[in-house]
Amino acid sequence: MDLYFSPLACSLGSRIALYEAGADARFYRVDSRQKRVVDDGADYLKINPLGLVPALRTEAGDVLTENAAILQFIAARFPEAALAPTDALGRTRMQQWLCFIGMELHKSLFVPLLDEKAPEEVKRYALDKQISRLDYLASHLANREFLLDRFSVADGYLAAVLGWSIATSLELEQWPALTAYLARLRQRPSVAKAWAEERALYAEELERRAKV
Ligand SMILES: N[C@@H](CCC(=O)N[C@@H](CS)C(=O)NCC(=O)O)C(=O)O
Repeated sequence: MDLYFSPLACSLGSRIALYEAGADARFYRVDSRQKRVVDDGADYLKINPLGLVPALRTEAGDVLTENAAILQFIAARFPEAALAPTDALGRTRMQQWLCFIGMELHKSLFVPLLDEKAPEEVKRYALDKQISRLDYLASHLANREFLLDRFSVADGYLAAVLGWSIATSLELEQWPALTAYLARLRQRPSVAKAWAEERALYAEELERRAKV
């Protein structure tokens, strides 16, 4: 299985899921500005025409895109890892959280906050509009270890997304339940490993960009 990723992007969630599953996976770094696979210079747009990470090539050679779909595929492909509920309600609850993370946090909140080109008013608008989502999430996580009753692929995605707050004006400390949740998840071996590896790659990338 091949995962196409960029350091500390949302693809970190897919890496965490692959580590949780103990999957035999290869990881290909994508230069998200040049839309090239770093190792061999291949045109990434031929793999995912949208140019977005993650993309996952399955053992059968199919290419999957969209983090939420990839995460559910990994959970289904490695059932022994128990990365998703198997009953209809539990599965739907997990999809509910994957949609929430993808739409309400990733795209509506963090994309504008992280965009160097977004005007300050746009960032402020996004923060004002989406702040209630963080309140909602914090109240859900106040007395729980994970989004669901046990760890699921949605937690890996959420760990990746909440981790971006450090690069934004968002002070996650306003929600102690969220900082505690993130700190707990980062103790988890799969998350700790993925986070440390990608942080190192990200630092390398920043150094390289600074030289250009
Ligand atoms: N809907 C996609 C969005 C993926 C996405 O936004 N990926 C970002 C990194 S977190 C990306 O590749 N950005 C590069 C770009 O926008 O050109 C998914 O959920 O997988």
